[in-house]
Order: sequence, then C-alpha cells, then structure tokens
Amino acid sequence: MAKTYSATDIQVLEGLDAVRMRPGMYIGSTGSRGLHHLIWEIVDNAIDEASNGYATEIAVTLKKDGSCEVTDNGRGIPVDIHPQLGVSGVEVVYTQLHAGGKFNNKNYAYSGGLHGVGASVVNALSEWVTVDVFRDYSHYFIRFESYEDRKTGKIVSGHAVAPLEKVGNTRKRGTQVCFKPDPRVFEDTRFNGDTVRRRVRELAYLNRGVRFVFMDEREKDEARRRREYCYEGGLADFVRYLNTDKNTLTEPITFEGRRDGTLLRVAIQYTDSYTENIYSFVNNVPTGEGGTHETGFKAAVTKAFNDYARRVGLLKEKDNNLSGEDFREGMTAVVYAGVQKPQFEGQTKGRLGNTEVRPIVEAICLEQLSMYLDDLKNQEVAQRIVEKAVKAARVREAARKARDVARQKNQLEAAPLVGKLSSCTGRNWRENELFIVEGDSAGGSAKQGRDRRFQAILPLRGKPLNAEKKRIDQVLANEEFRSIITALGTGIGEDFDISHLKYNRVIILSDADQDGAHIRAILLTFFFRYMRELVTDGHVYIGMPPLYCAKKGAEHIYCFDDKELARATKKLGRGYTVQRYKGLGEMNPEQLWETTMNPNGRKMVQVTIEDLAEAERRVTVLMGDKVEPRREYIQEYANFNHVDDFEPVREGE
Ligand code: 28G
Repeated sequence: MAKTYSATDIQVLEGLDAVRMRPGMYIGSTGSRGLHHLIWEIVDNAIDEASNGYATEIAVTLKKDGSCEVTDNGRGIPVDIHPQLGVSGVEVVYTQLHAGGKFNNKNYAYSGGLHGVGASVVNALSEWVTVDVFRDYSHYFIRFESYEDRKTGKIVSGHAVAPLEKVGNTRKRGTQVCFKPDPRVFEDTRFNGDTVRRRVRELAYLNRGVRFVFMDEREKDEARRRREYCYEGGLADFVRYLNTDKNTLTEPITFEGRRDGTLLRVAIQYTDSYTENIYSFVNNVPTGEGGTHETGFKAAVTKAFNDYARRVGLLKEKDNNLSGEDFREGMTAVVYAGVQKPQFEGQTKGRLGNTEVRPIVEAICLEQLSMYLDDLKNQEVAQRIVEKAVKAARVREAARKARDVARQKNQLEAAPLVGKLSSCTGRNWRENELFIVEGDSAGGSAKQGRDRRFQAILPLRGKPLNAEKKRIDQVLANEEFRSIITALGTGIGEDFDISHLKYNRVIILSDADQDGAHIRAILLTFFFRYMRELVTDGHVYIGMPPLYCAKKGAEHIYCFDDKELARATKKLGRGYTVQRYKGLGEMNPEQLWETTMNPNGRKMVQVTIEDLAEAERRVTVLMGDKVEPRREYIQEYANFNHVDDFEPVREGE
C-alpha cells in the first residue's frame, strides 16, 4: 500500500441530532431490529478492516450491564488530529454523520466498504460509547455520552467527555468499541443472545477464514457463554451446514468471479429433497426477497444445465428444455454478491434492485458452471443432477395434471368445504381476520364469542398432515388444508397470488400443550412451504390464550405464565381461586373473546422470518425424515414451538 491514511481522509458532514430526531431513517426502526442494527453497524466496520486484509479476528460480547463490546485486531482507527476540525480521527468517525456514505439515498441498509460510516449513528443512539484504539505501540481511549441539557431539556447526544488521550503503552493492535443503547430511544434495550449469535455465525460463513468470537456474559449456562466460529471453507461450509439434516447427492460446487466491480461467490449442493433453498446476500446483508443477483444466478443455472444436457445427449433434439425449477429441485445454494452501490428495495429492503447486476452475475455463473460441467472429473455428478431434473420434470407434469383434477373437484365440492367456515359479514379484507381454531368445541366457542363483522372462524378437526414430507398433489388431497386454501382464496405453490387474500390476519389458535404445538408447527410449515409471502408479508399470527384465571370475588386476572400468576395471586391476597385452562375448549365464548379475540387487549405474536435460512433448517429438522437430528434439535431448541421465538407484537403497533 503506497497510500497512507490520516484523519484528513475522513469526510466531514452534519451532526448527530438528525439521527436522534428520526432514528427510523437511519436504522429502520426503534424495535428489536433497529436495536440489533447498532451491533451490525459496528461489526460492519470491523469486517471492512478484515476484508481489507488487516484484521483476522472479530469478537462480539454482550455484557452484563446491557452494553455490547466489539473488538477487532486491525490497524486501529486513525488517531491523528483532523486539521480542519481539530479533533482526533476517532472522534471524527464517531461524531460526524457521513452524508456521503450509507444513508444518503433512500436505503437504510448499509453498503459495506465505507469505513467508519454508521459508527456515528450508533453513538447518536447510545447512552454512552467508549473506544479503545491500540496502534503504534500506544493505547488510546475516548468516551462519548448522551445527556439531557439542564437548560433546554433536550438530549445532547454523543459528545466526547474529553479528547482522545493516550492511556498507556501496548503491543496490541486494533479497535475496541463498547456501547450502551439508549433506553430513551429504544422500546426495549435488551439484546437477544440467539439473534446475535446466529448472525455472527452467518457472518463467519460469509467471511471465510475470519475468526469470530461470540460471548454472552449474561448467560448462566457456561457452554453457551462463549462460541467461536471460523470457516476456512466459507460458502461451501455454509451449504454443508444448511444441509446437515438432509441427504446430500453431491459435494458443494463452488466458484467465484469478478466483473465490472461486482464480485460473485457461489456454493451449490444438491440433496434428495424436493425443495429449493437459495440464500442470497449482498455485501453481507441477507436479501431474503431476492433481486437481480438471484435472477441472474437462476437464469445461468437453467441455461448451463440445459446446454450441458444437450451436449451430452441427455436431452435430444426433439425434447423441450427443462425448466429452471426442475434444476432447482433439491438445490441448496448460497449466492453472495459484492456490489459497489447497492440499491435495496421491497418491504423489508431485502431485494437487490440494481439492474446492471443481473447480466454480470449471469455471465459469471454461466462461464463458471459450464466450465465445471465440462470438466471430465465432474461427469458423474453432472449427470446425476440432470437425471434428477428430468425426473422432477416428469413429476411436475404429473402433479400439474393432478392439480387440474383437484381444481375441478374443488369447484364441485366448494360448497361442503367452506361449510366448515363461519365467514364474517364485512367485505373489506384489510379489516378481516381468519381464526384457525384447533378442535370443534373451541371452534364453537370462538364462533359464539367473535365479532362476526370482521372475524371468521375455521375449526380444524383432525391434525392436518405434515406438509414437509408431501408433494403438492398430496397436500391438495388433504381436507384440512383444502379448507384453509379455499378460505384464504390465494391458491398455493406456483399458483399462489397474495392479491386474492381475503383476510389481513390469519390467526392460529391452538392449545398450549404438545398437540397444540404440533398442529401449530404443521400449519406454519404449510404456510412457509406453500404460501411463503403470507408469512414474509406479516399476515400470520399466533393467538395467545391465557393459561390461568385468578379470581377473588368479582375481580379476575388472566395470566399467561407462572410468573404472572404469582404476581396476580399476590395482588388478590388471601382467598383467591385459580382456574387452569387445559385447552381452549374450557373457555366459554365470553372468556375466549375477552382474552384472545378482542383486538383491544388480546395478546398475540406475529410470525416473522428474520432469518430464512434458520427457519428453513428448523422446518426441515422438525418435519423432515431424519429422526436423530430431530431429537437432538428439539433438545437444543426446545422452545421452537414457544412463542418467545417469534417477535411479539401488541395490537396497534
Ligand atoms: C471494534 C469495532 C469496530 C476499524 C479501522 C481502521 C481504519 C479506519 C477503522 O479508518 C478512516 C476513512 C476512509 C480511509 C484506515 C486505519 C486506514 C489506516 C484505518 C472498527 C480512512 C477510518 N489505518 N478499523 N477505520 N477511513 N474497526 N471496528 O471500527 O478513508 S474502523
């Protein structure tokens, strides 16, 4: 490196007040997602230092006092004094909002590769921040604080308590940042250990060879307090991990390329399952909604395999090309694109919009995949994949026929099917709610207790079948699923069309026991597999009926767990009685309305998918064929069926 950097290189722009005023503009929300975004802003800077080749280790620690500490062993943020501003480079990075950086266009998401940008946003939204820099055998320290101005009552955010000072000598190199999110900004300032750990692990897969350490000092269980993640195989290790519980047909196929400033890395591994799992990322950001990089990748896969199939005679001149879906059946792939000026679009900013990226990705993939397929030593694998696709095409054709039959049948039998449904009178889908209720007796209570203007009830009799193990034609043959599909109006699978959705909220109401949990898991699996947008667009909820009712005289308190019950009985004092609801069916219509259905006061959780890859793994492990991993998994994540795992929302949020 010929060029040496100093604090002068840091562009200087507006102040931090703007961030305090409108946090959502900078971090998306002040809920759990925004809170965790603070960590990723800081970690992002450490990753930049690693991908520039200067750092090899990054540690993230959740501290007992609610703060988060991030460390890297890079060069350390520059400490020299900025000639115009007269403060250290560290102070510039942490107090000046860099308008030229990540947040100038409508994207709230980070772009990567822009050192230090975002650190000031974290400072603006924290109670305090400390930065330790280890550089040139010296240890430097600075602390920033946010406080209420005595005169104006306004919050002054992110002020350096004193200038950067040298506090000692050291042989270490790197940066250490610790920050405490400000409770005046965030609804809840507690970090979720699992959320952070999983994302750290994901970053370790995406940044091959960088050692990531996750520590949660709040954790009592010693084994969970410290985890290390470092993958020399990068994306290949990632797909292997995603497929741990599936039967794989190939070793991971990996390749990478660079063109016009765009970097592409891909890993593909086939399994014997029927599902397609493509996880894409742009600059370390998951793009759950896909985008131009994913489109380019898919187009190239289809073309490369079809061309190959013709070259080796697996497809004859008279045969039609196989469809893209046929080649993606059983495919697990991770597609990573490094894009210079990414444009993130869509509901959750999870889709890449840059049109120039598609042809670049397509060209790289086509070239690389064709090369792989033509290599003599890969012939066996290549043929296996094409043969699988040929089979998939045949099955697809058969399923299409079955579906046509089912559709006709559906029309014929539409009347008896919706007969189970007690529909609502209102015609505005945005207002309407569908309760899917376990069991006829609870269904009866729900019917009587509901507000029929906007609440519809669909009782489920038996257990619907486990959708994970079935193909679409078998799902369509199941009566419970057919009544759900008919009620929602959207169709499923390829035919799914969210614009036909008849209810804004689909609320699963099942008992708080093993059976109820199982039914809930089956329904979620079904929605996830065949109506994914229903989940990703936030239409699916889980109703939370209370477990107890504590009574004394005319007063009664509903309780959702043992802690609440203890509080309630203490409040009521001597002479209380407790009713424990073993199932929804034990509640009378009024009670069910009051506790679970009335939008004013009911508790429910929205099912969100923050992490598609993890959701996919859970669905596979819990519902798939392999028994052993499932047992282990249930032991590790015993709370999959517990609502804690989803982001709770209260009405009106
Ligand atoms: C521990 C938590 C998060 C970081 C560095 C290293 C440099 C740096 C960071 O420079 C100024 C602006 C744009 C280049 C760069 C050190 C060059 C030479 C750095 C971190 C200079 C910021 N020496 N390590 N920023 N840039 N780690 N970890 O934040 O032009 S931020």
